[in-house]
Amino acid sequence: MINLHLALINEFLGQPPNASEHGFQIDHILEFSHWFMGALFVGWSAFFVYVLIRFRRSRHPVADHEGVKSGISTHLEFAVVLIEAVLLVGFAIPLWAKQVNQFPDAKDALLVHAVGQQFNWNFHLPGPDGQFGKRDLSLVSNSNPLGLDPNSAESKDDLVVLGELHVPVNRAVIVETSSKDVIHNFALPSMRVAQDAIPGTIIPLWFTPIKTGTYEIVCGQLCGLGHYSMKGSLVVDTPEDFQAWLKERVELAGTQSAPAPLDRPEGEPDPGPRQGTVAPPGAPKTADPSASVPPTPPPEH
Ligand SMILES: [Cu+2]
Repeated sequence: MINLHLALINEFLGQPPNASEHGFQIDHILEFSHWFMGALFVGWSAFFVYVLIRFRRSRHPVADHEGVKSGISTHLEFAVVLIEAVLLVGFAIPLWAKQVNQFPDAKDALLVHAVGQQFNWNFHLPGPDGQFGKRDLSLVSNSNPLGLDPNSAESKDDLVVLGELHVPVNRAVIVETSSKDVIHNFALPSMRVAQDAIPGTIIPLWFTPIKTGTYEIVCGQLCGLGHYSMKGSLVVDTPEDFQAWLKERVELAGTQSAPAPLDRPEGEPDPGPRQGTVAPPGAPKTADPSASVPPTPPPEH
């Protein structure tokens, strides 16, 4: 019952309903913090008005240099600090530590790569073989937005989807975030998770969706003029619907021709393997990163 009343403030501030396993803990901290800050605001405001009237100039023409002798303000301030410390050390930090340190077993979870770019979210799924194919920045083109290496066996069945990600309900999802250009933020308000997507790094986040439905994916960092439009959908399916979606996407990918290995404007020189190219986790380790990239024939004129 008390939850219903407390939840009022989160709803009032526009928080969408929670749809993840851990989200209620975040909601409780948010609710409590807002009510606590509200009480402090009312208390301090009332005290401020009282002081203005009680110590007005007409009543106290000369300043009192002795000041307050009661210890009540010290006790009050200590109580506020104590409550805030309990919130931070007792609730917020343990929840944060669990989210960043205790990842679910990768074997049971669905692993997805989310790559931000101005102004879209690309999702890379490993396909039926469960292995992520090799990606190379120098292979990135309009038809191959993530630079999947067509020569890597693992990449042949990989799925790259733009904007809409499907996941099964009640199964942990690990999303490895990165970016192709500037710093974005992969934010799922309904799942109560958000993570900066930073070029050159891969940072994972995880959550377990507990309700089927369609939820908003947004970019939580002001990343450019089109930032407002950098939205996507997270569709939480039943396991059967998720398998059907996967099958459909795999079949669709099979009907499209594989991306051309060197799909860049004529005359543009091959930039070669760049520094900072990050092989996705699970990709076979090669001693020479350029080994699997065929050399470019010189442009003919
Ligand atoms: Cu963005």
